Amino acid sequence: MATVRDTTYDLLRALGMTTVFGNPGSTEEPFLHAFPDDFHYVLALQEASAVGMADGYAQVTGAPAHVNLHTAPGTGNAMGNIVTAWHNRAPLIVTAGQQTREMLLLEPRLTARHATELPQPYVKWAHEPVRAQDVPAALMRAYATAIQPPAGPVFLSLPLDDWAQPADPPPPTRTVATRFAPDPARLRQFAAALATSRSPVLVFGAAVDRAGAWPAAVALAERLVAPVWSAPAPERTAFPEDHPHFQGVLTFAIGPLAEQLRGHDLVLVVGAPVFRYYPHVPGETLPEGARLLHVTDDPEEAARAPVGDSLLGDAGLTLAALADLMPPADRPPPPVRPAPSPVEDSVPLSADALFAALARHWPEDGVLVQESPSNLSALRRRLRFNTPGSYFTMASGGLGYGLPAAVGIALAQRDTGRHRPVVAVIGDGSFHYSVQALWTAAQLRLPLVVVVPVNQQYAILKAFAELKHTPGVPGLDLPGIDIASIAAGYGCATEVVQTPDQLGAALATALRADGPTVLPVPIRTDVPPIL
Ligand SMILES: Cc1ncc(C[n+]2csc(CCOP(=O)(O)OP(=O)(O)O)c2C)c(N)n1
Repeated sequence: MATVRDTTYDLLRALGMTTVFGNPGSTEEPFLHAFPDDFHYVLALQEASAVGMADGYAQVTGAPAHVNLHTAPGTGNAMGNIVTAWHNRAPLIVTAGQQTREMLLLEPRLTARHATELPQPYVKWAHEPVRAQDVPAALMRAYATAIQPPAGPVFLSLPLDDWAQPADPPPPTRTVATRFAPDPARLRQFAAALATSRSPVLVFGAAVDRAGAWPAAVALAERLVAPVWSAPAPERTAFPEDHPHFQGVLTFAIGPLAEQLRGHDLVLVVGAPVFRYYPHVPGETLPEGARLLHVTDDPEEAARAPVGDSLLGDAGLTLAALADLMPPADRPPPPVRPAPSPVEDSVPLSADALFAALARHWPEDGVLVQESPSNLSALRRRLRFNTPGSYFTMASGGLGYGLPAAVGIALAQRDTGRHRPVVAVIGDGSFHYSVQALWTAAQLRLPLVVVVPVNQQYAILKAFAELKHTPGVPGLDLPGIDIASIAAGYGCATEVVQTPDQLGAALATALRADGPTVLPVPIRTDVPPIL
């Protein structure tokens, strides 16, 4: 007779979810026992890494990823990256073991108390099945919930004695839509507003990339002859950055952002929040005389926008429909953004010089994973992304995402047969939050390159303290960390790089390797302003 475990593996197979990211414990062993040969268990040495890897993997494969965690402590360790997965719209099915039902009343060791409350409010659905026999159907519901827009993580708490129970007949596998088209009447209103605008400006966010909608974004921008900005602090890029219409990345503060949009009477934001701010710099949300239109697939995101009128819909379907409805505009082309100033290559390198060198040696079709807070402006000035799916970071602001995400992204490049080279730029502070992901990369022999700008400090927090006039904050310096030794300890190749030429040579070697390489690069310690 089929057990709950048998039926669950059959369902996972039918859903194409044969990769499990996790860190095992006693409460998960009854699920994992006799692990089937056609499944792949990706071991992370800490749960934050399991979730970060699964998130990167899901974003590249475009399918939900399964993370299996160890009851309450494992879920707790994973929480930072579950928060990030929520903001990243990553469809994750997070399962966690639970103690034996028979003992739960007395709360034995490793009971997850109020298990479904623990990951809230950063999961779309959290559930502990009432009967063992409900586990497979709950998984089916979890899948359907995770991938419907807006996609995101879901959570199942699964008691360890459920797996051996006799199963009910298997639940039917079901499919659900992952995108929806905008209301045609409201779409026409948006199109009319754009067509009659004196000076429209377009702001594109990560959902454009998630929807595979770069061509539609370019088509609309060219029809409107409108300038294009990236939404502030995007987790993915949405528009070719060498395109003459592209103006750069909007800043993440209220007043200064409105200043960048001055002169426009209509702002169309597609696939991003209005707006993702960081430091509070008061001001008007929009320049005087401007109206804002917002396209999103998330009703909550639409509701919390402080200004503007919204239209619910998939970014790609909406952009394509708008471009079709748009008569070609007759106006002068937008200004071309100035080229960045030349850099000086003296050692230690400035962040600008490091990223200019990285840009010169950038591998064809390369994918960047970024978690280097104070150097972000320099990186975006020097490296330009002109193809979809080429840039990933966290939407949340929580550190500890980039390194494991890069591992998941590199694994997905291998598993999908795309084999795009993956380069991560991870700050020497950020490096440590999920550092054990390096071990998984080494075990999987992933040719991942991790460039670590070493400034021996939490530079962005110094910049924040300066902006906010809060001197005397402790704990912002990081002396005495040997990144290369840590990398070697986890099984990575490593070499400290000082000059642009050394970077070029080390990068070329690393990209040919059959394992990860960590390249610490000492950089100047002056603190760039936060805005
Ligand atoms: C999980 C988490 N803990 C703490 C922070 C606060 N924080 C934001 S940036 C930062 C420093 C990052 O340092 P590093 O990676 O060296 O980058 P730098 O600012 O020096 O460029 C810290 C600690 C955070 N964002 N997330």
